[in-house]
Amino acid sequence: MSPRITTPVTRGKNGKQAGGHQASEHAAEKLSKEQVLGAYRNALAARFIDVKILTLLKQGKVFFHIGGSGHEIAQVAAALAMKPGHDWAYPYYRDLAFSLQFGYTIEDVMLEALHRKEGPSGHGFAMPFHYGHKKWRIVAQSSPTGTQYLEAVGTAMGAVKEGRDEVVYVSSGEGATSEGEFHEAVNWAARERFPVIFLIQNNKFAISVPVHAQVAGKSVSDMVKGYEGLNRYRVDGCEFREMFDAVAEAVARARRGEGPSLIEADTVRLLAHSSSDDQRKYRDPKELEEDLKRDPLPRMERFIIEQGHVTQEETAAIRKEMQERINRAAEWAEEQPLPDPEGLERFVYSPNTVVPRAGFVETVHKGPAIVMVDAINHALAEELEKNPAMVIYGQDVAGKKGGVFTATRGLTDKFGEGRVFNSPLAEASIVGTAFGLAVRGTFKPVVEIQFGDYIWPAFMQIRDEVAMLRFRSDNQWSCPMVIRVAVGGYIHGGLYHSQSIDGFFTHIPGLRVVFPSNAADAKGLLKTACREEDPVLFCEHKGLYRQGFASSPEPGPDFLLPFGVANVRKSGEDVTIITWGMLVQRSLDAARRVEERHGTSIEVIDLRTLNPLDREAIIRSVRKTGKVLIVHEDTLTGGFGAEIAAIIAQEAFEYLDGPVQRIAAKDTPVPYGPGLENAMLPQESDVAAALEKLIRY
Ligand SMILES: Cc1ncc(C[n+]2csc(CCOP(=O)(O)OP(=O)(O)O)c2C)c(N)n1
Ligand SMILES: [Mg+2]
Repeated sequence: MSPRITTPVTRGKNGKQAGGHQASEHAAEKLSKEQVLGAYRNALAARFIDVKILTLLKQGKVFFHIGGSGHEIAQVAAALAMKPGHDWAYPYYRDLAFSLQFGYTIEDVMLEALHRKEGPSGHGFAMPFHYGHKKWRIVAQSSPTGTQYLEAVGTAMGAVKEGRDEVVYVSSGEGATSEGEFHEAVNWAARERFPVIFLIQNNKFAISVPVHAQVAGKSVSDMVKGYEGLNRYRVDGCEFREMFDAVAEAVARARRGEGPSLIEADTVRLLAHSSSDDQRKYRDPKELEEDLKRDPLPRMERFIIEQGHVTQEETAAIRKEMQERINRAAEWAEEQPLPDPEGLERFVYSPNTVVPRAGFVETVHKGPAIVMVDAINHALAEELEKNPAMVIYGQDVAGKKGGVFTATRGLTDKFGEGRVFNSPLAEASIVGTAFGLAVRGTFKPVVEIQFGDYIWPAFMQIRDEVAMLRFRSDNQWSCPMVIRVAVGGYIHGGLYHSQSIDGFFTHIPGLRVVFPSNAADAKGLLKTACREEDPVLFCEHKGLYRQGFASSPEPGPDFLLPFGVANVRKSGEDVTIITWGMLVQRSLDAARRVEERHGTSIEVIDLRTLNPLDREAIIRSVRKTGKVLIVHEDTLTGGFGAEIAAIIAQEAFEYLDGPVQRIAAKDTPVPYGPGLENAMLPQESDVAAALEKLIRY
């Protein structure tokens, strides 16, 4: 088996270089006795923990297990070649031995398996075997196969930007390399020579699907050979010496700035995929026997005996000692406190509000009017100036183009390519790397998604990663960022340049959703978004970017508009309209028209932020008027208006003098032809008609 594929140097099984020269010494053989025995102990511990947890599971004390039996040696070798606490790690669920070698204690593992409050990754919130340890820079992990790769690339990007020699480890099985994000990550890391170690642990199965049904080519390392700049290794992951040599070399190269490496380690999966699986149903018993023959633990044992570190008898004593430690740790962990359910909602969002609502007074800005897109541009420039940690990236945002809507025009010239740069055309990459940058705590990524219609490749990153990180790590990790996104219709953009997305994103706990209707609010809210500690989806309506009615005098550089403060754009007594975004102006126009016709008085509230929602402003107004019309651009069913209607029904029912009404887009995509688009999207006349109906009620 040839450890390294990129260079002409290949090693044969006997350690000879191709060409008959004597191989250089194995790095593994230069390790101290203490290091090798430490790795052996951790590998043993991982194996015994698998057995122990399966027993606890049968006893009903643990609900989930996913083991690493057969992967231990590849993992301890990888961790041993790195610097825990200096380097970063994104281990996957099978990485028990890696995590032990990187800093986890046996007690830590037991606390997590038994969902105890002191479990390091998530204090009982995260699933067990989803590793995370702040002290050791193990970023709290999630379950989607493959989201970790781009995050690792982002963390490595941060290391390079800061000029640090940190290396980032990310691992997965071979099956997960079929995920698109794997290829996005390898591409970006290779292109920019980022210091990432992709350890692919090939155990030949993804649950029941064999490797030949996953990859084009003979192996994962074969599949990725077109990525220029990627060093590739294929090693026997059951063989400590070979494995350590490869990782040590890859880590050294990464530290020297020679780019990422993909190490494909051939391992064996000695247990079923997880405690919910039975591999005897789909694997041939003969094949399982063959895998057992490759068990890496006896091989490691031979290695340490050969090296003269221990005798056979001493290994028996070590095994006994580890087994006892594990039993003791399990008993101890069972005695430890469970998390308090009272704390459930504590850390969905940051406990700190940087720009407080208290004391905020609505400001009337003075001076010449600017259009919304320029206000956004100025907000970004001011925040870049103020905060050296802030970086902006996305498709086409850099250079002379400055974004397809010019929101970032001139910013690269002013702040340099290191701070305002183009990303590949890959939305998951944009958000995934932003996660990895943000977790470092030294960057504030403000990224752009060109069109709301194309945010979906990033949806997994936003929903399962960005929005959940604080919660799943119980406030130990967070990834504050701003995701600016151009949304909405009324510009004849057709089916794929016009959709509203607020209905989807307001359903995500952990994500702030902001939707300004005019230039002044956009500037004040965007500056706040850049400073708050939560991830923010910042919706910019394309139809408002240069719209006259959305222009306003520009707020000064110190103006920050707090989240969760709705604006009563027009006060009234008889009916309340609750709206946001593009529909604010149409609602104001309709209100005035109806007032003139009927002599009534209509209140119009612009929510400005959907999460947090200014519930008080809604309830206060409904109590006064007794009638309410909710107006939004997103489609009706499941739109955010339904949520507002439900809140009113629950909290202000006794004040209502009529049914809560909603005007929204028809439940279809936004069509291209102007007549069709007008019929689909809510118009001023629709709002006026609904108001008249409510008045008559
Ligand atoms: C995005 C996503 N799809 C599906 C799953 C369910 N799932 C969990 S592990 C797994 C197989 C992974 O196989 P592989 O990458 O080879 O790693 P292994 O478990 O074999 O170590 C699947 C399908 C998931 N967690 N995430
Ligand atoms: Mg696998």
